[in-house]
Amino acid sequence: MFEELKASIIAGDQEKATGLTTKMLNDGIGPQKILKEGLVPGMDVVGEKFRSYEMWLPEVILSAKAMKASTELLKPYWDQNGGGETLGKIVIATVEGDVHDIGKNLVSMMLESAGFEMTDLGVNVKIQAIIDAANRVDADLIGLSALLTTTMLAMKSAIKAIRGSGSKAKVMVGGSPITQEYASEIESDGFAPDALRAITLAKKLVGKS
Ligand code: B1M
Repeated sequence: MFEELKASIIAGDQEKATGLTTKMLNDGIGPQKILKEGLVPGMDVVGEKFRSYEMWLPEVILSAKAMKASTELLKPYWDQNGGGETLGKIVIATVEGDVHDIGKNLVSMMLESAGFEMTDLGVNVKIQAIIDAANRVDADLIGLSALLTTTMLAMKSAIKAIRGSGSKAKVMVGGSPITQEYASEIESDGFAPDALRAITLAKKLVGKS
């Protein structure tokens, strides 16, 4: 069934992808397994095919829609917090110039399930809007996501602006082109390569690990 799910993401078949995801969840398969063995491998193939011109933008958009609709179905199954106390407030966004949000949404969804209060500003967000939101909600942490090698460069100036604004919020970064090396170079407070490790990192950064 995982192969079928992967194939449905590659084919951009939203109906099939959500149908299979629902069936797997009903069969008691955990959301992490569905993500790791079906949805993400499917999206990886989409990325490879996109790079080698075997897939074009309209097809990638269909795959992305199938992926988004399927990951939404996982949301109620992530509950790791058990309704406990709020671990802290996080403002999260995809940086200016970048419209990729599947990974950021996953991270946001999982942080929320882990017990953080999330303010998700969406995609293509100007740094001033991030700073304003962080001040408004009195955020403990700001999460920046970037998927493009061009937009990841904006993270450096974003971090500088956040620090310059006097905000107390720490900054964590992530997204496929980001490395630990880059995260350290731009003086972020931390980097997580995936949504699960984003939870561990966020807890550490707010002193709740
Ligand atoms: Co785009 N795209 N795309 N794309 N796209 C990539 C990123 C690319 C690598 C594809 C490729 O060439 N193989 C390439 C970037 C190349 C580069 O910069 N070097 C690319 C390009 C070029 C583009 C356009 C420029 C194409 C064009 O227009 N010619 C354009 C850019 C638009 C823009 O942003 N201005 C574009 C557009 C699109 C779509 C709109 C069609 C669609 C996005 C739909 C959407 O997000 N709503 C899309 C997609 C789907 C992809 C690929 C195929 C898949 C991305 C994805 O969703 N992955 C992608 C190729 C790839 O990455 N394999 C590609 C699944 C997701 C679960 O993983 O996002 O990595 P990811 O998130 C992970 C981790 O990175 C991490 O945790 C997540 C979950 O584990 N993480 C964080 C993410 N954010 C985090 C934040 C954290 C912590 C961890 O803390 C805050």
